[in-house]
Amino acid sequence: MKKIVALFDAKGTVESIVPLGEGLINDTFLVRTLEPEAPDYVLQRINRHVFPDVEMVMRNISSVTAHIRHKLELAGTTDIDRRVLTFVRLRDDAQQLYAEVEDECWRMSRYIPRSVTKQQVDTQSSREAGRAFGEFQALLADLKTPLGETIKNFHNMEFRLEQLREAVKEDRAGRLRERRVQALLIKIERRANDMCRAERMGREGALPKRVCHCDTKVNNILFDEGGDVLCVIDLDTVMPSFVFSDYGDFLRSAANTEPDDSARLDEVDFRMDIFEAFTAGYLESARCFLLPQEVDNLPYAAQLFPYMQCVRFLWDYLQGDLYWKCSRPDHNLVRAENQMRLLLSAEEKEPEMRDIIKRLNSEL
Ligand code: GN1
Ligand code: MG
Repeated sequence: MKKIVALFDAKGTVESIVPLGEGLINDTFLVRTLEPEAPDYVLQRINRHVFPDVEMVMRNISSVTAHIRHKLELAGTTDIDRRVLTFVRLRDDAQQLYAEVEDECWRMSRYIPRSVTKQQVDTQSSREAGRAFGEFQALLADLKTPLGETIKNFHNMEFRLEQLREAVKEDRAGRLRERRVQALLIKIERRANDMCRAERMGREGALPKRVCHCDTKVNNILFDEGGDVLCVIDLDTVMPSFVFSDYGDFLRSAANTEPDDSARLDEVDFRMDIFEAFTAGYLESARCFLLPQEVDNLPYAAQLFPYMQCVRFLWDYLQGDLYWKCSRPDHNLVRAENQMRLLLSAEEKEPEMRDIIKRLNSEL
């Protein structure tokens, strides 16, 4: 791995290289340097099965980080190197941000010193997260360079439903006739038309695609030791999408009282304290660019993502567990049932969501 590090135009002498974090998609390492004045680095092997077009991923990341850096400079922000990621170029090709070695792609960024990640949310960190992801979208709202779709149709509900229906037709794993599968399919199809509202609005020109993060989990934010947000990380899925992606997907994981693969379905509930905190933070930083129809549809977004994830998990169950790692035969089915429960709970709470958004808007 030292040989790989040597391909990058980094400072200092490598002291150690150790695994970092708990990401499931890319492999990540911390590269420590000997000299106190040289930064430490984060080295990552990019998963080419999930991200086939590494060139596009790195081009997107380069545009996004350059744009954010420029905005922070204009705003006179101090400590910019801790507020946005810096990727290291190759030693013998200053245009290149990744190295290809034996069919594997590697990239390296500066390690942000004195930063911490959180795996769990509370209302305080949800509010911070809302503000951070809203600000991320706000900073990128005027990005002129068009970004590529690093995972095609990633959050396209119509596409995800087509995928599921294809898997139903093929029934490759012979699981279609199971009673639990049938029960979910009925609930899914009953909501299918309504849940494709975003794509319809998009076609009618009533909903713009914006630069979104598309993986808005709390562990994709770096905090400083005092709990303030430093910067948003894990930029592989940054791509054009409806704002619902960042808003809805955060709530999908954070507002669930249970983990998304918990089989304790009766314990699954959509937490309104997390909803309120995250929404307050998000509106604070995103209202400067959000259109009324985007705000109106935030309760829809809070339902769309449990629904979409239910569809995706059931699709994988029907095709025989090819996408998500499973540790028991019905793992994906349990996940799909869990997400359906979360959706039912979110549906019940829609009137309350509307009241909260109205109140937050009038307070801003
Ligand atoms: C995948 O691996 P992880 O947990 O970061 C998936 C997300 C899903 C999530 C569901 C590239 O993310 O879209 O919401 O699983 N990422 C990709 O657990 O498919
Ligand atoms: Mg991550």
